[in-house]
Amino acid sequence: ACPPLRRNLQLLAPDEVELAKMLLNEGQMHLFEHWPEPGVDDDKKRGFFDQVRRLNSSYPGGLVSYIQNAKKLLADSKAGKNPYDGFTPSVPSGEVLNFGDDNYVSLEAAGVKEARNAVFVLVAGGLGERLGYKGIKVALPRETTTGKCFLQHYIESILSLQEASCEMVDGCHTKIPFVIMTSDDTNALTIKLLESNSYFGMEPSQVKILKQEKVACLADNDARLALDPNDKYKIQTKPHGHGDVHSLLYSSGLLEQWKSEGRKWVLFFQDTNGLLFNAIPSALGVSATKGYNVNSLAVPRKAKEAIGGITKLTHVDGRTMVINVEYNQLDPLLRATGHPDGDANCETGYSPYPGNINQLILELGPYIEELKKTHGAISEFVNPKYTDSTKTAFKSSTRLECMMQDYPKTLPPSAKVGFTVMDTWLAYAPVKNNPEDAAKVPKGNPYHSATSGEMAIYRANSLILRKAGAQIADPVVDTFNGQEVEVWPRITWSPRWGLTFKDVKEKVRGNSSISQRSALVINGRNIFLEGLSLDGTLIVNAVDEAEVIVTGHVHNKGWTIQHVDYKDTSEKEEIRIRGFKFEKVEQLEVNYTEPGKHSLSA
Ligand code: UGB
Repeated sequence: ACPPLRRNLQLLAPDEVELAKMLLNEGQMHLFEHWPEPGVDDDKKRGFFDQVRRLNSSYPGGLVSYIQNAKKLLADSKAGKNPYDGFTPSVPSGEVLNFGDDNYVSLEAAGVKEARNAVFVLVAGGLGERLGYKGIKVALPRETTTGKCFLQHYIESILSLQEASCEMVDGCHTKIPFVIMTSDDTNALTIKLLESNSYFGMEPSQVKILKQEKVACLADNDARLALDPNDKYKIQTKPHGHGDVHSLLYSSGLLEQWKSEGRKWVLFFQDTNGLLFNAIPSALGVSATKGYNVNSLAVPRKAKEAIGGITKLTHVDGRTMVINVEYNQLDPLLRATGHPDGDANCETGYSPYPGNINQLILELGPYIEELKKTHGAISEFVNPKYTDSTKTAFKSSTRLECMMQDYPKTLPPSAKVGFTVMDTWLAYAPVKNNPEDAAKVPKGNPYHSATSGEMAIYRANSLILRKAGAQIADPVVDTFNGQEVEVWPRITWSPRWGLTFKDVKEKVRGNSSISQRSALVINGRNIFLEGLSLDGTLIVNAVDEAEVIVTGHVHNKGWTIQHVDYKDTSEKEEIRIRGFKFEKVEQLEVNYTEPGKHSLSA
């Protein structure tokens, strides 16, 4: 059927001949039409099939399924078919937690106990195009007072959970597995970051890296695969989205291994939310006490905010599901179903649909059963940009995409799908937008920038300490990179100091106070604030076996905040994108390296 290919058949291994037949059957003859006689570019022709083999094996059902799914989705898109046809949205009900109340504290305790049966999965294959940072996002500092990067914070948080959980159960020595999904864009830098920092204290065998492959680009409505404009022996590829995590976990064999080890929960999370681990213990507590097969974490959502809305969808045939409706689809769905204002705030000042922060807790047993059926394939979508309203040609090639939060779409109605709403200040502060775009965010909506992400850490820690009884000064308002933010005292602590609210409360005793211009770094497990009055910068480091009482008045010139313009290339990119840096004028730093009781009485 394809003479140029037939003439080259002798170059191909038997499995490659099968792949070639499959491509021809699926209407992909154009991939070979330019192939010259054998003897010319033979290595490149073999390389082409290496790529086809990879694309075929990394997609559930292989390239045949990919092309057939693409044809169907492209036809639906051309016909203007609404993926939510027949569904009516309504506001779902879920668990709403109030930070610090009795219910919250007992859920945290339940969650910490359960953590020994958990595994964590970080999806970190995204390039972060909206942020425009040239490195990998997990290497960015979560905050610049300590300079610890997101990945270090995540690992230290998991290790603290592991330790605290095992302390609650006799004879527990578990090591909580940690999976990182990378892509070709992030894989090498992620491994380098881990290796050059001794895995931030985690045992290397606890960490598993799963690399997602890109998927083939589609050139037209017939799902003809696009050739790379720079190399006609290569199929052009683009990322498939975070939904790949399910098929990768399925094919890795890890799920069965975890099951045999008695593990129960798989927690998925995204690359740059520095507050996330504040929410993990209580959310896991909700999953465990409610018996949720699926639990999505959510926060109150401002209308039009670029986070999906958790929505109850009821079909005309009676089916219902509670699912994330992505931010670009919620508004048209609401308008099409009798809500002329679309995605709008209600009287609370927020959208009635809770915002999905893409932190999912899945119960392992039912998850495995579901994946046995689907092999991890997730409902996909396509988003072609057409040249005109006839929708016959694309401006540039497109591809199928999928999202990890669409996992519940294939679940039977009997599945227990719930969600847990927490305060935004406590649980959600991602770093996604570059300074210019962040400055354009409508007033009152969150910036989701490096500036707001760091300031949110200080705000959360200040509010937690306040709730624990300390007097924390009010913030001042300042503007960095065109974004107006609250600047609270720069308070940070290592996860092992304040894993849960109960931990923090036990360590804040007496009447402690911290002024607005202060910075406080608590680095150690048994450090107690007992009548501390801080006006300046204090850094306390202590080994585990040391018990340190911090008391008295600490006053020094401290660290001042300097404005930095994001265009100022004399500053490092990590600093420029947040719009400020600290000038470390004066500080008190104390290190306790010996076991026993100590007192820092300033
Ligand atoms: N990611 C991958 O690992 N692989 C990929 O191919 C793509 C991404 P974005 P997005 O919580 O704020 C999501 O780009 O997709 C990783 C939810 O869909 O930051 O626009 C990537 O590394 C949305 O409902 O976000 O929006 C990152 O860790 C809402 O919840 C993660 O996937 C929103 O996040 C997310 O990628 C949010």
